[in-house]
Amino acid sequence: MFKAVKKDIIFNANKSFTGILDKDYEYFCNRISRLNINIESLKEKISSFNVALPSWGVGTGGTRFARFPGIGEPQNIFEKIEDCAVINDLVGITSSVSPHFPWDDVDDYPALRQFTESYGINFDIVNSNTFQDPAEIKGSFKYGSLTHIDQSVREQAVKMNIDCIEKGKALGSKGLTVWIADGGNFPGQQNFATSLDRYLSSMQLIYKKLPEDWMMLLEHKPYEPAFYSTVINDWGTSYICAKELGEKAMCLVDLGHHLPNTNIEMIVSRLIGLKKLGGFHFNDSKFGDDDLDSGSINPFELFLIFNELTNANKLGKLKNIAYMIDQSHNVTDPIESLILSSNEIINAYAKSLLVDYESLRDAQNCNDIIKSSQILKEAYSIDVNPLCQMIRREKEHAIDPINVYRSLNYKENKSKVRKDSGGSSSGIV
Ligand code: LRH
Ligand code: MN
Repeated sequence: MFKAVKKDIIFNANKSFTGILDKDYEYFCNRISRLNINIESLKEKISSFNVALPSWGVGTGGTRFARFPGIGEPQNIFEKIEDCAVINDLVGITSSVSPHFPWDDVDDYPALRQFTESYGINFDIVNSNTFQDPAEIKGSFKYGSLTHIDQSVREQAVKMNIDCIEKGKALGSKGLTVWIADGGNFPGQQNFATSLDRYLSSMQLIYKKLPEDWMMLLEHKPYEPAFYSTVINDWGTSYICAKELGEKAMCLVDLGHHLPNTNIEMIVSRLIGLKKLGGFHFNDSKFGDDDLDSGSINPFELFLIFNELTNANKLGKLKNIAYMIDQSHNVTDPIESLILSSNEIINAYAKSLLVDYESLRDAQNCNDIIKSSQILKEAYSIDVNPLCQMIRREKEHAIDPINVYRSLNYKENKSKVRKDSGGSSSGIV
């Protein structure tokens, strides 16, 4: 760690914030002393939290209309890891990266692993991609991949997922996320039943190749790129399939993969109760799968999701959850967006640790609706920034990561050594 951003740069930058932080932190400690919360155990929980960065999220994202790459864009997985290391050296809670294949394909995976670990970063859950045609495909994924009517196309999609597992094993990963775009744009285009059967038989072939200690994450999404029907469209379908496949199959909740006004925190509670919650793709959205910065539109919802997680954790109902970010940064420097997003996520978690769950349960058990709402809002209203900043300082990370990042002129410097990615194009990456 601190290979991408030197410790002394951070230490010197922190000096100018120390006085302010000490005051803010003292006020914070006084504020929560009334909630009989042990500050050391609070800091311990927050210090052990980690959220993985998406390798595809450090490059500028785009839409079907356009993509406006910035200067010093990372052009390959090695440069993407460098950028992820900058973020982790500054914030300290993003020490893992979730890769995407074939976007991050290399010739030498052990070398990539070594390079990555030299930055104090490790590889998290790997993602397969059968929503684009790889160069060597016979046929096409145009009409589907794991659910395609043509067995040879399904077999190629199954093989690509099994190859992902092999690449992940070489990188030290412990899981595979499978999101497929399979679906239809017209009524009558697909047979809903047979396409789901084909999905399950294809996934069973992939499931068989999972190492003992791996998990397989099923990612549901209601629409896009298919705009009439999507095979794995909602949490219920994902749950049924995960149950059908076996105990290593779990459900991944991408916050953007829900129709407007869906109560996502209740879906999280359901999947926890059903022992099938495996992970998250954090982001935020106003309309569709906008992949906006976490906590940028609806931070209260992010808090309510962590409220379900922390409550379940206190009841011993939560098993190892893969926390990951999945965002597309179309108009900001991806590094700055990921710094702020990781901050929003750790803040939401920290606020959930301030909820008085005993009193909440008592209020719920006597229908004291105002009291239960107040208990949540009280925790949500507490400014936890001083706590998270103090933890960063104590772990030698940046009190104000954006400020330090901007002092580095990082992208300007990288634009001198990285190949220019050329003008605007279109597409998500
Ligand atoms: C699909 C999705 C999926 C990734 C892709 C980049 O919308 O959320 O998780 O594979 O984005
Ligand atoms: Mn996703």
